[in-house]
Amino acid sequence: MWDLEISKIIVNGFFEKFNDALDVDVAIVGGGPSALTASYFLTKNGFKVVIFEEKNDPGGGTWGGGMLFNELVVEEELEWMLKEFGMNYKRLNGFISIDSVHFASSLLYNTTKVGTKIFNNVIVEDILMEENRLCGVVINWAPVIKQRLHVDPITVKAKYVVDGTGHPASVVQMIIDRNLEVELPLDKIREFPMNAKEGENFVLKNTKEVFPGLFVMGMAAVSVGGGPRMGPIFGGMLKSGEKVANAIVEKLSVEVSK
Ligand code: 48H
Repeated sequence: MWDLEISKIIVNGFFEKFNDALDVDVAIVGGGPSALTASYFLTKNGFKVVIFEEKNDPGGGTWGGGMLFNELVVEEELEWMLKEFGMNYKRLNGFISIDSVHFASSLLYNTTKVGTKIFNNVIVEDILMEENRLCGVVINWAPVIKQRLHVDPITVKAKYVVDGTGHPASVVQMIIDRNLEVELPLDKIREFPMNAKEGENFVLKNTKEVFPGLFVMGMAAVSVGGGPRMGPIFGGMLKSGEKVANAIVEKLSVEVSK
């Protein structure tokens, strides 16, 4: 019977993936552009990476371009990365213009093609800790949280966790809520008014490990560092993802060779 076969294929396929994702090198929270870039470079380097995205459709703030005009901007110096992703684009006065749907789907295609596992509709609701270091995340189905169902979560072990949750910097916020010491230059997580050039520099500079085992990247790095937002220019997100990937590759490679 076809119907039974289809159900078995889905259930078995899902649990095979999910079982393999319970113990990973890197768990990324949020599936925005910085996450898709970081995961691509990490997975390509041979590390096991999982992304948890609370929404049905990963891609974060990329799909709608600027004000729903579905076109976005990247700095010209990032042409090499767009080529690596096989994207179509136009060069215009030092900038690059890309169709935002093409941009989002190319990032998603490339990272899943190299082997990153993305679990959509899964929310990271808490952090897993051991000896004052983050060692994983606590996950649940997003609809469970949204419908306020009283259902306990499960855990995923990771050598490194990356906060790619965008503006709210949700993972760093969890650390603050638990009264743990985190490197926070301001009194609380907040970002400043728009300035594209400054924001783009700020995001890269503030992409770093802010708590043992936890890196912050993308818009979350701006909120945690207290810097200006940059609007619909996405080069900083790509660079931030690449920076996190390089930093974690270096750390994990040292650990492997010990
Ligand atoms: C699971 C979660 C959780 C959670 C949130 O905002 P994003 O697109 O992330 P970035 O930082 O890669 O890109 C930012 C960019 O899109 C942007 O907003 C820019 C450039 N803004 C400039 C400006 O001036 O406004 O994606 C974050 C993703 C989202 O898809 C969330 O649903 C998801 O993270 N998420 N997923 N568990 N606890 N919290």
